Amino acid sequence: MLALYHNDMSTCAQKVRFTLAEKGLEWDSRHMNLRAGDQQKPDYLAMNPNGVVPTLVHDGRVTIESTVIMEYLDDAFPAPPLRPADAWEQAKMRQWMKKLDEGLHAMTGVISSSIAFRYQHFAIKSEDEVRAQIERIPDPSKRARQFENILKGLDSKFLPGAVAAFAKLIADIDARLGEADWLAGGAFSLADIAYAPYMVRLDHLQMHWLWADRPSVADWFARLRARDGFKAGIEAWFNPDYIALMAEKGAEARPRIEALAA
Ligand SMILES: N[C@@H](CCC(=O)N[C@@H](CS)C(=O)NCC(=O)O)C(=O)O
Repeated sequence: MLALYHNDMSTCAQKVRFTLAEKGLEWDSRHMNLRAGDQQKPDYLAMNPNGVVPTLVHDGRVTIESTVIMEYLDDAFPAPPLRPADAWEQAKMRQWMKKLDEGLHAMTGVISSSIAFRYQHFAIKSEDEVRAQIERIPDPSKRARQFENILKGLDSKFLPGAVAAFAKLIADIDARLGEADWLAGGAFSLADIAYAPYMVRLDHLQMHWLWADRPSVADWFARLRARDGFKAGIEAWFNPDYIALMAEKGAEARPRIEALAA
């Protein structure tokens, strides 16, 4: 039996649900309210000491880290394969996924929290309660970023670097799509699944202007969105409250964000 501890709008959970859907796997949902701090409760921390989603439990065995979970699912349930057979293309796939784990995922937290998600915290908590929840984040670097992003919003010192990182990412994807149909090569792979949630987040935060003049990126994103796995793993879980907040705050922030990308 497969159970996934996740959150509807979490990018890392979206990657894993997209993978589960592409494999046609049945799984039990354990939905976590991240704003209420479910991820910081002792029972959950015993499974995932990082205090983040997702966590996969397969026949009683726990796996954490979204990229590791995706590869685990591809090993445990080989059909259809989501990794290229060619070793070099598989290396390419891993390089793309590594980029997310080594920085871009953290930068997504910066843009999401500083532009929009900070308002969700203050809607249900006092400033002292917000500070206390941030204080309990196990990873010190993430804790430091969240103090800036949630308390200072668009004045977060991490925002300019994050916007620059996404401008570069979109240029890098565009260059790759000039060489191959998908990120790893000729076939759709875990790398494309991994990036889909980040494209969705940029879109929801009204940062789609990043690829307005890049038709190859727009076409790749459209091909991702057209997949049944995307619809079941990402779109079916869309939370309209999050999307409305990101649309409103993203539109307000857009001039500042565009100026940072210039
Ligand atoms: N490296 C982890 C990152 C997971 C992560 O950052 N999850 C976020 C949601 S996308 C989370 O649970 N945030 C809650 C919090 O930080 O308190 C993975 O890939 O699984």
